[in-house]
Amino acid sequence: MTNTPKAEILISKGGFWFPEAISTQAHQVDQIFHFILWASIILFLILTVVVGYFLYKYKRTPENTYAKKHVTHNNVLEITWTVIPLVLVLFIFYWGYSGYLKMTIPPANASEIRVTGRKWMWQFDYPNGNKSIGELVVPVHTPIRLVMSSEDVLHSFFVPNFRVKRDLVPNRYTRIWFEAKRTGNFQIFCAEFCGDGHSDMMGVVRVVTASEYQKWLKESGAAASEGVPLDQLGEKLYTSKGCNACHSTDGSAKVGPSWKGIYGATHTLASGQTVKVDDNYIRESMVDPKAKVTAGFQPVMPPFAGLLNDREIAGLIEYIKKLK
Ligand code: HEC
Ligand SMILES: [Cu+2]
Repeated sequence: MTNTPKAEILISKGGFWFPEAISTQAHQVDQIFHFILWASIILFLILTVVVGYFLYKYKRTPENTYAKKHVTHNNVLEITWTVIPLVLVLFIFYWGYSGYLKMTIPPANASEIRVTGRKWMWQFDYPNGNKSIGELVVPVHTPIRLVMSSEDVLHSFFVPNFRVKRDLVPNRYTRIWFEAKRTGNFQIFCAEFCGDGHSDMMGVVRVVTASEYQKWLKESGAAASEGVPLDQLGEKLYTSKGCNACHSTDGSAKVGPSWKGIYGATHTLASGQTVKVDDNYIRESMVDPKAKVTAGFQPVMPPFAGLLNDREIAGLIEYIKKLK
């Protein structure tokens, strides 16, 4: 449960068109992109030269007779300019489609991680029961299959370094897979506009060695919070559970109210009632945020019931208490 690491800057490595290719399939995407790009550039140049040349050659002058000639068709020319592009397009289709199949069908030995998109966070569920928010931890040189779904609106899971992107659809599972070629921290974006917090809906794929991965699975499980003082546990959860996307601790309002100095204060709710911010109110705000909505804010906080155990909830309460 470390703080979410920063991702590598996308433009710091890689080529002019793409950030560094980290997944095993990324080079296929880049190759076909470059092929189409250069085919288009070359065809464009040839056509421009030919058009220019014809403009000059066949320009109307008192001497030339072309303008008076009635040309209807030319079989050889027509067949040529139909067959060449057709072959080119079929070739690109074959290349693209076989690449698409490779990218969509995960190898049978891939390990599965579940991804849940929610306004506005990414949640990852690992085979051993671990959960992480905002940070996907995976072993290097291992095929990983993601089974993804959304709890609210459409989101889209996009990792530019891996060249993988797929929508998350409510009530349906979509899949994607990748295999990372080196360790590092890579940016996850939401690539489908999903409301106010869309541009903050970011995450990091942390690619680690196989032994670090096993260690992480052990250390970040429920047992790991054992022995950590409650307020320190709460401080860690503030970032690791993604509360920091919407709540500040310095008094500035974000999507949600700041936590600074709220403990013991009296808050006005959207319903006009007032409520004292105590342990019970804070607990309810996490587990069932829509029960009491703070005035001046939208009811957009996702419920954390099932995502926080009792000790974690207590930790967050203790942490909020300390923010005077
Ligand atoms: C997507 C944004 C978002 C995230 C993520 C989020 N919250 Fe909230 N939270 C809100 C908003 C908006 C409100 C105010 C409306 C309401 O009361 O539901 C709120 C209200 C609260 C309140 C009541 C505050 C008050 O001043 O009345 C508490 C406590 C709280 N959140 C705790 C948490 C904790 C703990 C987490 C992380 C585990 C978290 N929130 C994550 C958006 C968020
Ligand atoms: Cu989104």
